[in-house]
Amino acid sequence: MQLNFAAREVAIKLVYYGPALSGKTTNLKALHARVAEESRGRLMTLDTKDDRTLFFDVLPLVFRADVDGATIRVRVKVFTVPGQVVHSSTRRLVLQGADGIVFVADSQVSETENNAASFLDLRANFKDMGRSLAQVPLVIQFNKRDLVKIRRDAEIDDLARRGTDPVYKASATRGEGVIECFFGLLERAWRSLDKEHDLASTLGLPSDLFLERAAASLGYDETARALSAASVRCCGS
Ligand SMILES: Nc1nc2c(ncn2[C@@H]2O[C@H](COP(=O)(O)OP(=O)(O)OP(=O)(O)O)[C@@H](O)[C@H]2O)c(=O)[nH]1
Ligand SMILES: [Mg+2]
Repeated sequence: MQLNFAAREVAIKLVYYGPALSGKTTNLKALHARVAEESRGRLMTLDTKDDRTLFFDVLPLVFRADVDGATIRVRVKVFTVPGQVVHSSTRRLVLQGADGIVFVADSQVSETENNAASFLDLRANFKDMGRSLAQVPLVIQFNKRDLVKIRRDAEIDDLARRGTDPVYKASATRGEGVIECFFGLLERAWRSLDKEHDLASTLGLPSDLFLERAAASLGYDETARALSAASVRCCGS
């Protein structure tokens, strides 16, 4: 996170991590398509011709809130890592300074091992950087729920109940669950940074106000509270 008191600006970095082809780039495209125009910058993707991310993708977003006649800006840079095993050093580079992670798992039964390997890789990368994954805001997405040979709902609900991190079901190609998952991470990351840096007083931006503004900019029809409650665990399934 970077704080600029004079400009009343804060910049945060969120990263989509996960195995090759789980749908990280597709999440970013769906997010870009939904966010209000005045809140989004240009989506930069770096693909080879067969759609595999070679370096990384990045989508710059900005959320604004007016407090006491001054505009406070929250800049959020959303990155994806390249999932293919060979791009290990790029993944480590992208993870530097991350304020939060969405782990995008592929729901297909055939991908279960690849998901697990990628999660271990994530944890090892943080350890190498001297950080513990347990201390980083994290949400988990099970993507590709529209396919047939996927892990059952009950299995994912059970994983969600047993774990401590929020779990989301999504179909990024259909744009389903993408906003909910992103907002889930944004909220976790913000609350964690607020706790550490007391942003409500240092920046003058109360969490609830920021989250309300962000929800509105994400093109979501309901309130921030409804968005917050959209994970598997919170739905009580
Ligand atoms: N059916 C289905 N296909 C999806 C979904 N999300 C992504 N895909 C497809 O999966 C393939 C890989 O998607 P990407 O978003 O490029 O995957 P990635 O995680 O960025 O892959 P790497 O960059 O190699 O790590 C593409 O053909 C997508 O169209 C989904 O929800 N459902
Ligand atoms: Mg990609």
